[in-house]
Amino acid sequence: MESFFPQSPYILLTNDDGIHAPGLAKLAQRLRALRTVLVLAPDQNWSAAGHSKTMHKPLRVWPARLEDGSEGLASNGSPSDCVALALLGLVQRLPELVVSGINLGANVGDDLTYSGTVAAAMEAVIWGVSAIAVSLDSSEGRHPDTAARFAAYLAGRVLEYKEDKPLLLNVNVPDRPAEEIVGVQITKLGHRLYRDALVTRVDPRGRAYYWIGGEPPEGIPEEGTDIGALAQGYISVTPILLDLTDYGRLAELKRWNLAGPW
Ligand SMILES: [Mn+2]
Repeated sequence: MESFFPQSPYILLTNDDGIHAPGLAKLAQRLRALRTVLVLAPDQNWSAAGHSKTMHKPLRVWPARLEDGSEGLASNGSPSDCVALALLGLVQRLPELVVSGINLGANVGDDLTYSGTVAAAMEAVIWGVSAIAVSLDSSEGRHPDTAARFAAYLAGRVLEYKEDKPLLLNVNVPDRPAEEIVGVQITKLGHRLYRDALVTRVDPRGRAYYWIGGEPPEGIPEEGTDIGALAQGYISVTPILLDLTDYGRLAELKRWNLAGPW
């Protein structure tokens, strides 16, 4: 696959559930009402792969079909690799916007450090392009079109919003018909309560192996947070920064006087 040059402004769409995920096709359908949509998505499921960069094997890109038969590109790279590939020159023109999703399962609170969906959006912001990560608060995906509709509406609003500093919005949508959505809340990240458990078994050759299992995570449904919004039936929109600095502890750490002698 050589590089190519889209003739018109476009939206780059990716996900972490893989190119065959139904949510990807649904979102592509809705986004096409706004712009040309270029889909470049992983060929397999990268859920919980975080912000990864493939450095020790070649990346490949090939034409592939989405779940609805529409055309896209698949890659053996991670979600963030897909965005990097497009933005670093596979496509000879920057997208106006990067959209990642629709992920099957909420990405809220502490999930953002695991999420391949959000990592793809973070990669876009690193290269100066605004991005939206979209997740459905469900493992079943009964109403992906609710999330697709809202995401396309929000994408239109972001396209109108002209500012030099790129914007990253993390969106979570209840899995229910659009008429049953209570509203839209602008939120901060909440806190997850993970219920992971290590499962230890023995393979046929007598060696131990491990699996991170357990129950799905819960969350603290605090008012004003993404988890709180979903718990009340609202769509949650959280503006995200990549700056992980603990500003509250800067002054304290300076008082530790680490200059030594050490
Ligand atoms: Mn996923």
